Amino acid sequence: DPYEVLPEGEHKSGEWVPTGCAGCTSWCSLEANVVDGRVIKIRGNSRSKVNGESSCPRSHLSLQQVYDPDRIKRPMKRTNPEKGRDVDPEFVPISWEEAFEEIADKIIELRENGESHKFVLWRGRYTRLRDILYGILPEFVGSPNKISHSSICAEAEKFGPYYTEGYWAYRDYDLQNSDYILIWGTDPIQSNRQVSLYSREWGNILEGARIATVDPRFSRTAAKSNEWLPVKPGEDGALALAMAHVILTEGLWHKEFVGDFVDGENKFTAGEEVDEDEFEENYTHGVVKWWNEELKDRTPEWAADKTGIPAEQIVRVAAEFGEAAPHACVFMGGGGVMQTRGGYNSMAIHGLNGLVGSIDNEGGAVRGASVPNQSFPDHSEFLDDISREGLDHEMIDRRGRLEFPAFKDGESGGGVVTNLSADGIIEEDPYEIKMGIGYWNNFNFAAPETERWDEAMSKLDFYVHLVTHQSEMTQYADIVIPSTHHMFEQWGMLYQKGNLHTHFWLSRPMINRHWELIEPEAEFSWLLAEKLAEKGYSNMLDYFKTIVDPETGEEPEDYREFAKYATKHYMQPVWDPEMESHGDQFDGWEDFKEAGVWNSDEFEFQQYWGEFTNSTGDFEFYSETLKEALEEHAEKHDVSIEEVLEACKYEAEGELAFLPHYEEPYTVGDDEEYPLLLVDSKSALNREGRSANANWYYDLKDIDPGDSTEADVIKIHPRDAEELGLEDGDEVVVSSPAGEITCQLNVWEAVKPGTASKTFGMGHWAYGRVAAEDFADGEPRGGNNNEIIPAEYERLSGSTSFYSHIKVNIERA
Ligand code: MGD
Ligand code: MGD
Ligand code: MO
Repeated sequence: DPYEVLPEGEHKSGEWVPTGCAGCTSWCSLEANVVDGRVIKIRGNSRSKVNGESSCPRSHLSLQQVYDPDRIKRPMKRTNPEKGRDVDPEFVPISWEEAFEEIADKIIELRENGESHKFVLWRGRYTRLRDILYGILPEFVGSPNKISHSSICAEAEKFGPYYTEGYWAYRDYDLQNSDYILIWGTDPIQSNRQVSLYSREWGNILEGARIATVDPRFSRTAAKSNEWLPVKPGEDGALALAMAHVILTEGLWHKEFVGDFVDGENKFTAGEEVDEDEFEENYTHGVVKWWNEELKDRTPEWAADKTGIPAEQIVRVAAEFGEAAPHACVFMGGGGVMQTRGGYNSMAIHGLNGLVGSIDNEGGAVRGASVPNQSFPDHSEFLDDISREGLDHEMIDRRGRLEFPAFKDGESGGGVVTNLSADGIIEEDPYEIKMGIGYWNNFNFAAPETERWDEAMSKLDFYVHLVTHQSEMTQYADIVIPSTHHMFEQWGMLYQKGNLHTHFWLSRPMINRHWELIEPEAEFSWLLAEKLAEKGYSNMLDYFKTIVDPETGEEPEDYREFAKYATKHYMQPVWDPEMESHGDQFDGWEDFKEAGVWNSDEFEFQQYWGEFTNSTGDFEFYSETLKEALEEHAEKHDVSIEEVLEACKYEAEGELAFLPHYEEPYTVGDDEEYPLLLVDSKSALNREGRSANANWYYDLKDIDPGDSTEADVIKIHPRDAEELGLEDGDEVVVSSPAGEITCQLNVWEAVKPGTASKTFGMGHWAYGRVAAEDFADGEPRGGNNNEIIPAEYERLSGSTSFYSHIKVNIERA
C-alpha cells in the first residue's frame, strides 16, 4: 500500500518516543510509549523547560482519538447532491486517484475560467507545516482567501498588548516570581495556555503570591485563589478602570516605569484634573491624559454599581495589587475581552500591568523568547499570471471594510474575521465562492450562530475536508480526506512559551497508519501538486522540489520525503550545530530527534523598556499606535474616526478613542424575554473541539465544577431557579434570539445570580457514535452553545464575541 507510513526507525517495545500536543494552545512537549507499533501511554517530556514532566488530563484523551473506531478510514465521495443538516451525504469510498482527480480538475476549471479567486482555504488547528497548505497552496490556486480560525480563538486578547506595547501575540507570565496575581477572564489550571505547567505549579505559586480571579463563573482557578471577583459579564472595563483609579489615587504606581510628579507629591484626587506638565513619565506615554479624560471619575463606588462587586473588595484588591508592584501580574484571557466592546477592555486590563511596571519584568507579563525557525524558500517567482491576478481580489471575510477594521499589527484589514466568511458565501459578497478546502476545523460547530454555516456550506458547490472525524462540517463535504493524527502518525512541529522559556517540539510518524490516511499540510499538498502537474500545471510541484533535505541537498521524490524534508528545513536552526539558536544545542538531526524538543535560553527582563515596538517606543496608555491605525482606516473610507467607531458598535467620542475607557456592555435580546446572561467556558476535557467522540470525556464530565457525568449541563443560582420555577435536574430548553438548545439544569450556589453558566463542548449532531445521541439521525447529544450565541464581533480586532452579549431564557422542556 503506497499510503502506509511505517515507523521511522526501529522502536523497541516500550520505548518512549518524543512528540507534542496540539490539543489546545498550551502546545506541550510530550512523550508517547509505543509497544509493537501501538501507542499505549502519554507523559510530559522532561527535557522541556516549559511543561517538563507534566501533562494535563486531556493529553490522555489522544489515545481514544487515535484509536477511535469512528475515524475516517479512507477517502470518500459524496453521492447525494443535496446538502443540509438533515441530509445524509451518502458518502462512498473512492480511490486516492479519483479523489485527487476530482480536486485537481476543479482547481484547473476555476483557473481556466478566470475564477481562481472563488476558492477558499479554511484552517483550524495546525502544525508549523501550515505554511505549505495554508500559506502557499492558495496562491498557486490563485486565491487570496486564506482564512484562519484565529478570530474565533483569541485575537481580542492580543489587541490590548498591541495597542499599548506593540506586541500582537500570547504573553508569558512569570507567576512563580509574582507577589500578587490577577487572573482575568481565564482559567489557567484548566484552559488557556500552559495548563500542564500551572497544574503542577499552582500550589507553589499560591504559596508565593496572593491570587484574585475575575470571572463571573466560579471556575476551577477561582476555587484555588484567595479572592473571587464575580464580575457582571461585560463589565470588565469598569472593574479594570476603577482598579487603575485606586492605584493612582493611592500612589501605588511603579515610579521607575511610569515616572512621577515633578515635585513628588501625588495629585491624583478623584474628580480632579491634573496638569500634564507636573508629571514626568519614564517608559510610558499618556498616564495623565488617561487620568484626566477617563480615570478621575472611575471610582470604586461607580464600578461597584456596574460590576456587582463591592467597592471595598475593589479597593482592597487594587491596593494589594499595587503594593506588590512591580511583582504584580495580570494574566489576561479571552473572557473579559472577546466581547463586542471588548477591545478597550483589553487595553485597560493590560494597562494595569503597565501601571505597576510588570510589563517585560520579573514577576510580570512578558513576551517570551523568539524561536529560530527557517521559513520556506520564496515561491513568488513560481506564480503565474492567473495566480497574480487572482490574488488581487478582496477576501471573503471582508476584512478592512469600514465596519471590520480587524487591525492586526496596526493595519486596516491585517487580521481575519473568520465567522464572517459564512456570510460572504451566503450573500456572495464580495463574490461567489465555488470551491473550498478546510482542514483540522469544524466551523459548523465551533463558530457562533451555526445555522449560517449550515446555509453557507449547503450553498458551496465543491468542498474538500481534511479531518480525522466526520464532524458537522464534514457532512457538507464532496470529498473527504482521512487525516493522520498529529501526535502519532505524521511529522509536525509547534512552539510555545511558558516558564520564561520557549520550547519548540517535533512530532513524527511513530505508529503504523492502520487506515488509508495522509497528513494534510505537506503530504496532501504534494499529492495535489503532482496531480496538477500531470494535468499540465506544474508550478507548485516545481516549487516544492526546492524544499530539499538540508543534510544531503536531495530533492523530495514523493509526498513522504517532502513532509520530512519540509520539517527538517523549518527546524534546521534548531538542530544544525552550524546555525545560531540562542538555546539548547544539538549535534545534528538525529541527535535532536532523540530529544524531540529545543528550549530557548531564559527570557531576559526589561529588554523592551524604552524600545517597545510601537509608535512611541513607550508603553502607551494613550495609544498613538491605535490613533494612527484609526486615522488610516477612516481616511481609507473617507469618514471620521467617530464614524468608524460607530460602525464598529463602539460609543466613544474624541480622545477616548485612543484611551482605555468605559463602554456600556453590548447585549442582544430583550431583558424581559431573556432574563439571564449566558457565561460560556471551555470544558476541562475539551481538546478544542476534538475530544468529542471520546468516552472518557463524558465519563469524567463532572471534572467541570458543578457539572454531572454523561450530561450536558447549564447551571444557575438557586434564587434564579426559584424565580423561573425550575428545579435541579430538570431537562430544559435554553433559548436566545439566535436559537434554542436542550440540556440538563443544575442548580448551584457558585453561579453569579443573573447568569447561566454552561461549558462549550457537547451538542454534536455528527462526529461519531459517542459524540452524537444518534449520529445516523443527526440527533445531538446535549446542546451546542454556538446555536444560541448570536454572531457578533469585536470589530477592531476582527474577533468573534463569545462573552457578555448573550441573553437567554430557560424553560422546562
Ligand atoms: P476560556 O477558557 O474560554 O478562554 O483560553 P481562555 O482565554 O482562558 O476562558 C474564558 C473564561 O472567561 C471562562 O473562565 C469564563 O467563565 C470567563 N468569562 C465568561 N464571560 C466573562 C466576562 O464577561 N468577564 C470575565 N472576566 N470572564 C468571563 C483560551 C485558550 O484555551 C484557547 S484560545 C484554546 S484554543 C485552548 N482551548 C482549550 C480547550 O478547548 N479546552 C481546555 N480545557 N483548555 C483549552 N486551552 C486553550
Ligand atoms: P475544532 O472544532 O477543534 O477546531 O474550532 P475549530 O478551529 O473549528 O476542529 C475539529 C475538527 O478537527 C474535526 O473536524 C476533527 O475531525 C478534526 N481533527 C481532530 N484531530 C485532528 C488531527 O489530528 N488532524 C486533523 N487534520 N484533523 C483533526 C476551534 C475554536 O473553537 C477555538 S480555537 C476556540 S478558542 C473557540 N472556543 C470556543 C468556546 O470556548 N466556546 C464556544 N461557544 N465556541 C468556541 N469555538 C471556538
Ligand atoms: Mo482558541
